[in-house]
Amino acid sequence: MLSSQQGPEDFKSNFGKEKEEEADHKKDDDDDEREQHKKKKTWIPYGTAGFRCYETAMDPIAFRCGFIAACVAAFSSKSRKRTQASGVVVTASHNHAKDNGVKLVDGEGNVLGERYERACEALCNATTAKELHDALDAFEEAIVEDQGNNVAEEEEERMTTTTTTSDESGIVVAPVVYFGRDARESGARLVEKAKEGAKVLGNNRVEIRDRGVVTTPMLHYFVYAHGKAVEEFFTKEEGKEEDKCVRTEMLRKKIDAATHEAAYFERAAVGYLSLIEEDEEEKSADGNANTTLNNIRKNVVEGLRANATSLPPLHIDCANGVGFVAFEKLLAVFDAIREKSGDRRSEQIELVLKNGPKDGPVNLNCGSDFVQKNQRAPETATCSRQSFVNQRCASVDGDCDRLVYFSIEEEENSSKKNFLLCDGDKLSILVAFFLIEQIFLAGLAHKISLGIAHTAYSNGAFTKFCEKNGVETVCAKTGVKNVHKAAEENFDIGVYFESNGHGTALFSKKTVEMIEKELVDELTRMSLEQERNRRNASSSKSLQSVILTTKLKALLTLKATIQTINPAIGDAISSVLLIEGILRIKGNMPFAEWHAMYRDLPTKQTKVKVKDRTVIECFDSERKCSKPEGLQKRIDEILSSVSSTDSSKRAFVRPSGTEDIVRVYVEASDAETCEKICTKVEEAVVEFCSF
Ligand code: 16G
Ligand code: MG
Repeated sequence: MLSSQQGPEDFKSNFGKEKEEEADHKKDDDDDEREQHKKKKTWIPYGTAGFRCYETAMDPIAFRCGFIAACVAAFSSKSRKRTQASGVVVTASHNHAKDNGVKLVDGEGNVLGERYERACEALCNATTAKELHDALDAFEEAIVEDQGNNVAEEEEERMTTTTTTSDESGIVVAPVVYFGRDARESGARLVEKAKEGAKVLGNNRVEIRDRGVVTTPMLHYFVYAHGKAVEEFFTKEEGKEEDKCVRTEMLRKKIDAATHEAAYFERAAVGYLSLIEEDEEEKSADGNANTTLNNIRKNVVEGLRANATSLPPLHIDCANGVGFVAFEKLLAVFDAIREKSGDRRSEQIELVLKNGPKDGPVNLNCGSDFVQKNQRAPETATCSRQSFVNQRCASVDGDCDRLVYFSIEEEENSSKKNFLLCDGDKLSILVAFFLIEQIFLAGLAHKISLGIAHTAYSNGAFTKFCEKNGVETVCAKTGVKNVHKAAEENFDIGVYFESNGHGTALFSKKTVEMIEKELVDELTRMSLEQERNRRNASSSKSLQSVILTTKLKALLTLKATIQTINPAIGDAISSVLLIEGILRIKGNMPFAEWHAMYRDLPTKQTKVKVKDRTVIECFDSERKCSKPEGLQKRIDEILSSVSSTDSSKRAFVRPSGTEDIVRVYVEASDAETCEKICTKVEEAVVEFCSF
């Protein structure tokens, strides 16, 4: 492992050295080095979502990740007019409080691409000058690939000469690295280390913006919003007549406003209020379109939106983490909107926040991972399990990018309690079915493809339900980056939630533009229609106007949905707002009704500790394993020997990307069969992985 004393000078002295080895040999060498480190247990892998380990070992990793992020901000953008920003989030998400980690954010606000992973891993684990040098080479290759091969040569020159956002008019704004951390104690120290790493690039080459304690999706949003602000500034040629100093200042201010915490919360809150909009006056920044809209709204035929008056409050278990702080800020924004404009719609979101950072160690007996895996309500020092009984509840994880809903119902005249979970699968179903309905009502069903991306952990009953209802699904490997990609590549609107609650709905650029255009067209058509009706002195609305109105409402709902969702990444805060909005639009749909849409098959998930979990290699979106040899055959034998009549049974194993364990997943039509299969599969894992 690296020494935490290693500082900027180590990088400076090695950065830019001549290549010593041929590329062909390098991969083998890398693999050998990796093996050596692994044997000595000094290798910290780039896991499912970045680096994670015991917090005391994280300092050098954080330092090097800061350097990586600075390079990504300064060099990776295809166009210097665009997204010269990146992000570092110090978090270990749902892990133990004593762990910490780093998640890296690329210039678009997405998870840093897979092409960087091996290079980052090598860079963060390098212990000798040669290892470091080779890792830097690999890293440079990833950056060049990112820039696009066609511009690689031209950019090579730029890489050594300039690191600024600029255009022909000479506007110069330094690239920015945004830093944030969850509520773990070790976070502040590790962010400082990461900042030191970013400074290696040289004074003032990269601007450092520390956003303090924030959720992971918030940090992703800041980077995304930075890029959008820059892009918009240059596309619209803002302040074109001004001189370059004034324009530079304008750009700076624009970036500041877009990447401020308030902008994040306001976007989500206003999105939610528009989503549950009934026929109050529309308050939006879209100028003429919305003025016309306000007039038209008064004549809108009601019926699609239910009387969304009240749903019981939502009790949110915040995993003793940063989610608590963020939800508090969101509620303050709703209060401020209400006070400022008297808008009472925000009373329609009632959140009871539980388990904040002061209530105990992050994730200890609480949080979405605990709730989902144990199928149990949280139990913490300040918040008893009983306090969740007979309530509508939700749970987020330590960095607030996962969300599950649950409820514990006490049976009448009995102390028996039923635990009901709406995990990521059920979030997907609710969101996808809602969007399908809106697309249909908007008359866009034939133009927009919508489907669900999920992982092997999705319940068999979920996939059957989708199939039965004609909703297309694709299965991807575990990890946000994989499911996100599958959703993006396969559908115009790709809904994805991993069963553990990570997810969102992705709208392609083309789809967003189509919805916006249809909205404008519809408004124009409606004004003409209104005008014609007035001229004909028609007091009753024609069938045609009813259809138009239905379409308009659906388009508005789609637009509000897009605004509520964090466009960068799955976000538990925006997911809560979206789900709460949908449930209200659906006539205050009770939790039990949502839960009963289909019945999950019983499942069992366990962890097995082995000497080296990486001996397991998987394929078929991790539903099968190819190594160690014989393990898959054994799993198949176990499945066919236990309960031969159960056609729904299924089991798979995969090495965890966040913990040093192997995960076992089993599902079957009854809990007893699950147990039996699980025990045997665990034994097989131990047997096959103990060499
Ligand atoms: C991380 C991933 C999540 C994945 C989980 C699997 C991100 C932001 N998070 O939390 O998507 O489901 O790891 O953990 O990518 P595992 O590899 O330990 O099963
Ligand atoms: Mg998380």
